[in-house]
Amino acid sequence: MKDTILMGMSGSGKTTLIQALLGEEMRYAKTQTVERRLRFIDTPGEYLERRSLYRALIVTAADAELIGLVQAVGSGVSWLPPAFATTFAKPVFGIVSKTDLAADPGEVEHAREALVRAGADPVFEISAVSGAGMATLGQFLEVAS
Ligand SMILES: Nc1nc2c(ncn2[C@@H]2O[C@H](COP(=O)(O)OP(=O)(O)OP(=O)(O)O)[C@@H](O)[C@H]2O)c(=O)[nH]1
Ligand SMILES: [Mg+2]
Repeated sequence: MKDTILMGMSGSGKTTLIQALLGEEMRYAKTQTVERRLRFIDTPGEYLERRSLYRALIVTAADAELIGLVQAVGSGVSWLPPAFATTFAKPVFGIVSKTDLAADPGEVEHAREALVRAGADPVFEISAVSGAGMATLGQFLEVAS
């Protein structure tokens, strides 16, 4: 697999998703700083949310070959400006996370549309809890399991 950085708001499910893809026990631990786990670069949501850390996030993305934007269903999409993907001169894909929490398909669609507008392609829909979509994402990333 390629070196892959995940970005998204705090609580969007980045760390849980990495644990699930790597076949680790899913254990909640808030990400405090940029953490490398094998080929994954896990980032704290605060890096997006705080102006002073935003630049560090963009710089960290230079270490990755592939960028994943993570958007949970039912939460705000304002961190995903249109064409955000053009900030990075590398492939950007999207993940709609926590699809098990969607009250209706419209919530998944809303998250997907924000990712598409941000320039993410392709966009996956997953739930680390139910396992839905995880095999497809794992194949795309070529995660050894
Ligand atoms: N229902 C549901 N909950 C999930 C899913 N994935 C993660 N969660 C829960 O969401 C919470 C936050 O998950 P994390 O993986 O820590 O989120 P994060 O994006 O790494 O957050 P930061 O480290 O703060 O940036 C945890 O309580 C997880 O158990 C999912 O697919 N479905
Ligand atoms: Mg985390």
